[in-house]
Amino acid sequence: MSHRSLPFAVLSLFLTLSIPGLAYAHAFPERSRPRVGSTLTKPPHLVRIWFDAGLEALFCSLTVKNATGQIVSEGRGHVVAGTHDRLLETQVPPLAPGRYHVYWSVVAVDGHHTEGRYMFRIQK
Ligand SMILES: [Cu+2]
Repeated sequence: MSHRSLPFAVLSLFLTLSIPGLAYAHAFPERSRPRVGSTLTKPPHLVRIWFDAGLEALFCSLTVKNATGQIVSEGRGHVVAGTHDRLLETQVPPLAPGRYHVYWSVVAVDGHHTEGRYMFRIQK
């Protein structure tokens, strides 16, 4: 780092620390369909998760597994255009009654990685 760029580095560090929205912009789910822990009476066509920050589409995935750990979603999901890159969705074929786990892994526009999973159930 040159001496000339040092003040900018100090300034940008200060801004980052003083603006929580910038410092902590990792993406976390705001809501999802199906909802976390929900029991559905009919199978969904899509599994969707809305995040609280923009996502880097290339580094995001959303998969659904059945009770035996098999992937049942079609592909690894995609970030939906026109949503400020906040909606991640994946298509699912008609699912049989049972328990399913949704696995998500994303990189936010700030470069930070978050991941998680949740369960939903389809009633007989
Ligand atoms: Cu972050």
